[in-house]
Amino acid sequence: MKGFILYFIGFYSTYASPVAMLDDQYYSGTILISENTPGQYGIEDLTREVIFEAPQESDIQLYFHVRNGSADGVKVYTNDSEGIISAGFFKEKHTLFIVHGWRNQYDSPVIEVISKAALDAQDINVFAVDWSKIALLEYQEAVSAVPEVGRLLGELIKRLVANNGLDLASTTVAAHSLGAHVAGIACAHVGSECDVIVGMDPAGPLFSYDKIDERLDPSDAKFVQVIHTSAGLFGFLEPIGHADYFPNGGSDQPGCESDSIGACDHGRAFLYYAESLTTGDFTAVKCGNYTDYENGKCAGQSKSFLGQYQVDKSARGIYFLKTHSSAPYAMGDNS
Ligand SMILES: *[C@@H]1O[C@H](CO)[C@@H](O)[C@H](O)[C@H]1NC(C)=O
Ligand SMILES: *[C@@H]1O[C@H](CO)[C@@H](O)[C@H](O)[C@H]1NC(C)=O
Ligand SMILES: CC(=O)N[C@H]1CO[C@H](CO)[C@@H](O)[C@@H]1O
Repeated sequence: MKGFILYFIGFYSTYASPVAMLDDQYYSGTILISENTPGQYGIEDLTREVIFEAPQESDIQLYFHVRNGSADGVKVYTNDSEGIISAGFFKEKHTLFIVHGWRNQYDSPVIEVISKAALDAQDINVFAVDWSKIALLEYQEAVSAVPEVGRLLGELIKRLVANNGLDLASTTVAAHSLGAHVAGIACAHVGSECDVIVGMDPAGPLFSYDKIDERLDPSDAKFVQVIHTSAGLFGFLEPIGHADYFPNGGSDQPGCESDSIGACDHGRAFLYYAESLTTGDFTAVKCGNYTDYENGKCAGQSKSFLGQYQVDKSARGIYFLKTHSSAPYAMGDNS
């Protein structure tokens, strides 16, 4: 399995940091610390001028995945509908798009883990969306390109609808980190006709709660589920879906204690989602806040389930649950 082991390492700002982090010196200003290779840290100043070339359609590649196929799928082109059919696409089946996040690509763990889990459990079409040409840029450039990447992905999806009969009413888009905002914009571009978007720890840094056209929001699809695992650090702090799930409170995940700066927490979102597609029963309880949840004040409130291929579309609002510190993560209904 190739790909970057760590994507985000840290985002430090003078506000919005719920967890104690490194030295205070990193709080002065808005910088982002990342690790490209283990032990090699880079610091990015998020206030500098952004320079990037406008993304092109060719910067976005689709890889089609089938059961028992290669872990990385087969590259397909939306101008070649026959090729898509020979790769195994059936318009009668449900379709899952998987969109990776910053510094990831077609063979990153988020793609391989979710495609395998989804195809183990469901007889569906799976398209992995590789936008690494942009996602491998510096964070600030990648964020600036997100609206255009989303629009271009929307164009590719429109072509799949026109040429291959893709049915948006039976289409789910599962997207991690920065990819969650790409997914929101892509589905908005196709008339918000996607059935479901699952935002797995949508990226927080440089995104504004108020600018819904530039981020994932409930108007992007028929139903938007959001899983928060590093809320306030790499992940978006506020609820931004129809239903928002905050495992273990949403910021610090058990088993990630030795990772003081957050990449582990951020990655848990897709591991929980993948597990929920197969065996994982992540029963959650509706509650106003995590303190109340932990104190048992929400026992008896309505229950829902994080993830699952058929997401719980009846859910609305904020849900809490606990998980184990290592796989299998799900605790079932322990409320
Ligand atoms: C489809 O587009 C690709 C580039 O994106 C090009 O190389 C290929 O020739 C095109 N195929 C057809 C059938 O037009
Ligand atoms: C949680 O919600 C309760 C109301 O149900 C409120 O009294 C309490 O202050 C809240 N706690 C936090 C930490 O926000
Ligand atoms: C031959 C083979 O590997 N078959 C597997 C194909 O995938 C399904 C679902 O993941 C498995 O149940 C089969 O064993």
